[in-house]
Amino acid sequence: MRLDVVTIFPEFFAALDVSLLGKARTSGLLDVHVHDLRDATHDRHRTVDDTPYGGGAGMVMKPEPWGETLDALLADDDDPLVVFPTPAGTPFDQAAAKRLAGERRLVFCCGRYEGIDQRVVDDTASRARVAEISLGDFVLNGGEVAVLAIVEAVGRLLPGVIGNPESLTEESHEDGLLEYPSYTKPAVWREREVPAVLRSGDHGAVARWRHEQALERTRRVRPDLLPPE
Ligand code: 6GU
Repeated sequence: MRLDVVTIFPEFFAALDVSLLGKARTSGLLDVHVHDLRDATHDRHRTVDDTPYGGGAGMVMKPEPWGETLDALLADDDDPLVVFPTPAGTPFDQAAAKRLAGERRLVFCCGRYEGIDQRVVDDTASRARVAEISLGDFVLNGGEVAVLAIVEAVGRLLPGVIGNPESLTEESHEDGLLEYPSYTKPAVWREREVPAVLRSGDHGAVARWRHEQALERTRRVRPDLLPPE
């Protein structure tokens, strides 16, 4: 999969050099290109923002550097999905991560300040597939950290990125429930015992216990994930 990221803070994406995604890049499963939006400015101060029409607090990202950058990135005609991370987007979840993992190329556009001039999104949508995506009901200072989260969620779903693909089917949200609690050695730690059923060797009993725990945890912390009774 090819990823392009447009940002005024390319340094954020050093995080993609490490761990599983770093390995996926070295092995050629992930091809990441980070672009500095300021390279498409032509004034001495490399200006990317301006005051909002209609007034109000904060600054808005100017359309011209975005237009020039996206013209160059979309010239290839390989039908990428262009993603604008924004708290005003559609909610990101595991199903969305799976859809993105099926794409050949993603282009991420990181806004800062009060966002990007809306005409950039509209102009891009006139010649490419566009998704405005939110991580949830809270506000980040910019799209960079959101893109890191999305890329990690998507990257780990790509075939070959995770050594043991079974770990993908056992985790939270895979069966619509939160994950059951996990334990490792020692069997007793600070007088707390690992549940006996997990040491019983009875695989059926272990599976039933884990399902019960997953249900109980989901009822307690995320009842919205369960079907209405
Ligand atoms: Cl995707 N971007 C920003 N700036 N803030 C957010 C977000 C995204 N998702 C939640 N808050």
